[in-house]
Amino acid sequence: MTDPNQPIEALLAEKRVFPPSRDFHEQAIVRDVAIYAKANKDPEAFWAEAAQSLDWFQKWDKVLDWKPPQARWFVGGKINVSHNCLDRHVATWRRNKAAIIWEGEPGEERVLTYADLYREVNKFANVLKRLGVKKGDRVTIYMPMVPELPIALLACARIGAPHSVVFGGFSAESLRDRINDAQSKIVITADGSYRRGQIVPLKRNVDAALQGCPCVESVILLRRLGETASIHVQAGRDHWWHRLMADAPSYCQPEVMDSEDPLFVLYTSGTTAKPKGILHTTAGYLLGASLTHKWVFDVKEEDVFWCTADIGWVTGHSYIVYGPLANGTTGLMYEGSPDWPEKDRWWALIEKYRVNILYTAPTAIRAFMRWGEKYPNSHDLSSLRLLGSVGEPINPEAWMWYHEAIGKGRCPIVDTWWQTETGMILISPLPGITTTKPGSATFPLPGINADVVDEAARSVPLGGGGYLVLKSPWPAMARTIYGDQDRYVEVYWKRFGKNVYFAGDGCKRDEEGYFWLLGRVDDVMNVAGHRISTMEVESALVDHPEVAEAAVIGKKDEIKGEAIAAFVTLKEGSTASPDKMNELRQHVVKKIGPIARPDNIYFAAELPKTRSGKIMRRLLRDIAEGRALGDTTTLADPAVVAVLRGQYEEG
Ligand code: 7RM
Repeated sequence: MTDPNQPIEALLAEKRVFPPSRDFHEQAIVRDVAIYAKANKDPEAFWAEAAQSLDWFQKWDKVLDWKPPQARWFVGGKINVSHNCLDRHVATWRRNKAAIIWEGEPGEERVLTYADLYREVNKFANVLKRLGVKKGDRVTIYMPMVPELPIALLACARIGAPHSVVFGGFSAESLRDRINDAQSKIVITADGSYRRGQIVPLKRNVDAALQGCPCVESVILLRRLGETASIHVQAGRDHWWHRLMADAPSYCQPEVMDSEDPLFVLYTSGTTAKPKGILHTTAGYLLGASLTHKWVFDVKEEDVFWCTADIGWVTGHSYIVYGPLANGTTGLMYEGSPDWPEKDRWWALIEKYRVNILYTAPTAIRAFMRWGEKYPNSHDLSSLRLLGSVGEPINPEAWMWYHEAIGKGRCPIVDTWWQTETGMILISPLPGITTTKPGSATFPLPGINADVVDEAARSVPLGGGGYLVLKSPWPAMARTIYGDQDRYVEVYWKRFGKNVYFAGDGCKRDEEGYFWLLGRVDDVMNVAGHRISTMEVESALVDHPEVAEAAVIGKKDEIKGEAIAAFVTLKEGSTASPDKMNELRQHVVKKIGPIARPDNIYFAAELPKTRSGKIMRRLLRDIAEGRALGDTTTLADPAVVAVLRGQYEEG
């Protein structure tokens, strides 16, 4: 969480500029700056023209139906996402082009051509149908990063069953809540997966989750680990993927979907303890993902594109699966971790597969930076021609390191701002025309109407900071929170009016109009690019029988951006100890998952509160980050802070 009014003169003083090279400009897909003016002049005509790139069963009657805050795009259009990602490619020479190049953490290699992917998706779509999945039914997917994961997504899209992917780093309990919220009848999982040489017990988590999911009828179980995995298979409920596929028919007619039919739900953290099921629909989402993939990454027919995200996050949905496959791109997919077996794994992969475009997160870049240049320098990275960043603000030092150590000064960097809710990149350079500045996501893309406003919703002049908002709809925008339209309106479309989307991020613009994202202005932390709500972690902590009260903050961290720090008061009769601390951390892992494990837990006799009883997180942050304390005049009992601080410095 960042105060949008904090001084960021240091950032805005960034004087280094990187115009596109002549060579890059001349070969770029988008070369003409007039595209911004054209999109501004008539956004609907702009999006309608762009939508010609998709293959429609039936064209739309109306480009946009905008009844704030509800948008419907390409009204009356009929389309299928899986048809667009597969059928139209297999009908051309791309049939035998690599769609997915996959490498497992232990080193296995697989290449799936578009024809291979088409065959597997058709068969798996038939498998789903045979298990009773119908158009509109939700399917929860909890899988490792293996080709069967995109196959499962595309099969769902083919039959019109919205998928809900749950990241493998979430616990059984988190999985259970998401299954129940979506009311899925089917869960797709694997016997396990690999992470840093360790086994991730996906099936065991599913079994635990399903103790509390009466809606689930069947589980499809992929064999990833094989003999080594000791798993339980429940007769009647659990079905092996390979058995079901063995006799599945090889063609499944794609369902004719309405533009506005749901494509998927993806849960993301908000300011309360309950995650929000962000709902995306069909045509607008596919257009947004595919168009931005092509323009922002300047992807050409012969490129190998590598997005290092997990498909459990929106970045993987839009830029591993839907965008690249709609564009007929060859994508690299890697199952494991960057430092396994050695810290050069990514650079080895880039060399081996001649990756041209790399899209990753600042937290990874900062980790590589710390490990040193010897790892990238031991590989041939000359295939790279463009680098992307996403997930959190990229600090100028990391940007410069990425540019020099990885891009060897030759590759433009696209720092792309967007969210689960936006579905597609909204603020980013266009690498053939935008002059970049290290640390700035530069400008809203053509057709995107972003602004920076103050508390009163007034646009802040250039040079000033405030809240990032979007003042016009865009095709890939979320349509609702699954099952909770009121919350959708409340969270995104109230604060600055029902015409204005509130992103939850602070932002400044410099005198030249460059956007500098400052991080969240709400109680959402960004830990290594993962969105985690402070409330979620707090409620996991107070769920422990010995915890009376908990306050959680994101504390600045050199690698992860933010690290989770928790201040906890224990109930009478319980005593603080290092063991207790580990027990509480483990409790959070059990409740939410390893990604939410607090880095630090501080036991306190009391938490600092205002006279009205609000926990003063700002003070806790000051304490955790070792800063001089800010204003404490509203504090009910200043002694509390002194005591806390004393303890903190000791511990
Ligand atoms: C794509 C994704 C969204 C939040 C968002 C921001 C932060 C993402 C950038 C960024 C600065 C960026 N979806 N964020 N990209 N901040 N510069 N280029 O990350 O839903 O998981 O997170 O991430 O705070 O609101 S997300």
